Amino acid sequence: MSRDDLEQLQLERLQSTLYRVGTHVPFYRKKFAELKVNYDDFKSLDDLRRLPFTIKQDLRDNYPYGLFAVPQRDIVRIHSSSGTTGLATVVGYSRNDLKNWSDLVARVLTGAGVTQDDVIQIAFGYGLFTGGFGLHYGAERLGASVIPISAGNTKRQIQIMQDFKTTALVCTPSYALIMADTMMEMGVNPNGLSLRVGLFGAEPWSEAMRKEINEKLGIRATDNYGLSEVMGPGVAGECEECNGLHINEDHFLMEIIDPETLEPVAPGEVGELVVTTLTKEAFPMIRYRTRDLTRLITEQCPCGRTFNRMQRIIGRTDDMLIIKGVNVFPIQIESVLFDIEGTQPHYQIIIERINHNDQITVEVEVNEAIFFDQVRKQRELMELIKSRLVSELGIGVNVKLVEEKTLQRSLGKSQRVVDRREL
Ligand code: DLL
Repeated sequence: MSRDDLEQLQLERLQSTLYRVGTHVPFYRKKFAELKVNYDDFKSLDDLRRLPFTIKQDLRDNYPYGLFAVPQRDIVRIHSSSGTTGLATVVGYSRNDLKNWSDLVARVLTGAGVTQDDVIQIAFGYGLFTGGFGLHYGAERLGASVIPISAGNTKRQIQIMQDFKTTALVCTPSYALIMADTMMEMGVNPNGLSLRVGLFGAEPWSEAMRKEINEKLGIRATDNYGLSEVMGPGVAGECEECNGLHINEDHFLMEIIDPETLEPVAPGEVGELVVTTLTKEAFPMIRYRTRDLTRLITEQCPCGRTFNRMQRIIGRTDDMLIIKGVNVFPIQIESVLFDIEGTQPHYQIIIERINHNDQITVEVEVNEAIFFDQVRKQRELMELIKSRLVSELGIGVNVKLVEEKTLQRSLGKSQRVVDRREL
């Protein structure tokens, strides 16, 4: 599609999306009225800048269904972000949304070189997380043979991979490396498998990690990006050039802004990605601030696709941590610690990647009495903190009790999180 045709299509789709939310979603109706936005006179895509941003807090404030733009009877699927209790956001899909979602994920798969001849093992979690079902329906849409194995039970994954002759692997990049290590332990030679391509996403990773995956598994690892607030996977994905992710621009309008000034950055500069959905019926999003940092690549890709690309995500503007694909906020950890007697309001969160496995350790200061008390009491406290954290976060956490005043203090903003993962 030529750029002109694409922009015309985007404008038409934007106009109908604005009409949809302006008519059916009180949150947007109110915002548009406050800002005196009259979407009937939208004449060009530049008018987008007159619209308000939407942030995650808006989704939380409207929990669970406040931002839905269709009646409940038209909702056929509900997903939720991997954030846990209290912080979850809920998204809905109409039948048409699910059809588009499948088409777009199929497009991402095709871009990565997957065809109907592939046997595709989907090792993302199936459930409220959009990864499993999103990739599943896209792969079926494409006509590949889908193995809906879900995440976990790594030895079995490898057994199935051998027996079912899996050619394409779908999971988080860190899980791909765990699989590679498990193969070594099991004495399975990856070169003896049928595996040839990997589609990895849902968490940050680097070129160095891609290289390692490629070498260890003997495949071509590709990156794909998405977020539940605007759909899930299927927003953007790499082609076989593996040099930036093609954005599905006929369904999503992307802006890159300076997170401080909220103004667009200069073309090609790094900034926060802001997404407006163009075809979503049930859960349209206007100028959603993703907090993800990237830059736009507008040069033509050698693969021939005309959609712009985005560079792989290079960080986040906020403090959300993604550990083993699960979203964790430091404030969740803080709230657990503050509830437990004997701990001090000083803690540090250390994240490391040991053998490709994300490990989170919470170092927490405890008062003198406990620190110098019997080992048994210390152990009890440690176990209590651990179990509370597990139930709050949904992932395992190491806990280390340290003596009062041993953690570094800061006069300005405190540095609670030390991320030692080398991505
Ligand atoms: O992670 C959707 C997804 C599933 C994408 C499977 C790709 C594959 P959420 O759980 O809502 O949705 O998390 C979205 O994850 O804002 C990014 O910070 C991060 N993320 C997703 N894909 C990538 C990627 C899914 N390829 C959040 N690289 C996003 C870096 C990614 N970060």
